[in-house]
Amino acid sequence: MTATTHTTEEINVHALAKVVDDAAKNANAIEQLSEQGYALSLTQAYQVQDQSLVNRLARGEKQVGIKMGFTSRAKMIQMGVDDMIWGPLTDDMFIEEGGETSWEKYVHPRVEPEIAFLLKKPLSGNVTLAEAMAAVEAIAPALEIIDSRYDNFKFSLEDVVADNCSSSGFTIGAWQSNIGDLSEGIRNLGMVMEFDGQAVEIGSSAGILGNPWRSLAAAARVAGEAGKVLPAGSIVLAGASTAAQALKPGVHVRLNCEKLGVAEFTVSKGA
Ligand code: OOG
Ligand code: MG
Repeated sequence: MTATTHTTEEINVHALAKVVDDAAKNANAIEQLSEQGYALSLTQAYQVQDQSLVNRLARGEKQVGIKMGFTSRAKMIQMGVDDMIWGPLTDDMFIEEGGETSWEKYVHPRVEPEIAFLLKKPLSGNVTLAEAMAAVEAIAPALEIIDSRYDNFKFSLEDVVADNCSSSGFTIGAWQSNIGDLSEGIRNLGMVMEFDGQAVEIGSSAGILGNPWRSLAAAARVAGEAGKVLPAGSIVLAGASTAAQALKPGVHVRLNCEKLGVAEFTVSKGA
């Protein structure tokens, strides 16, 4: 159903933020904004994302970091887009490592293997890889749950940005602050994601922009471009190193990351 076409001049950021935020809150799939006739520019898509974060913060959520998306070829190919994206992570999205997440919270969730950075210094703007590294307190293996609020998990780049980049949940394994030579130490780590003990995705941290540190530098850059700072204490998810896999009720998901260790959670059995 393509209704009226809304030009970029007519976009109501507040109204669209409520649409995507309600869909997320109620675990309800909606039609892509672009299919509903909203021709959002990328700038407007980030405004919708920002406004829906404002709504969530007003409900008591706290921002704890940001996620980078489409930092690997595997993900760009899986989803048919070719630009890096980013969005906020809040405390509400956090799943205790080894814990359980409720199947009912999601529309059609998928999971993907990632690497997380914990900042000890603020980062913003153009930084060298060495400067990005100097701002990091610790690194951990991580799993991100993505759950597009759009029908059939289909979207344009603007649609997915407006929808908080599909981000829905994340879990983080034990933080490692002593992983030897930080600069080389995480460049090319084997990453195996398992469902109930069976490998479902096998990749390498090198899949993340050829070197996950580049994703952290990119996070600083995009934050700076948006006039924001990633404060000390922030978590930065570097993006998936492999394609995502559809979750199912009751499944136990585990990421084994060379040198960094394990991150895992279980999905509840559902109704
Ligand atoms: C968008 C989110 C992409 C990643 O790690 O590349 C992302 C999606 O695939 O729905 O989180
Ligand atoms: Mg991701």
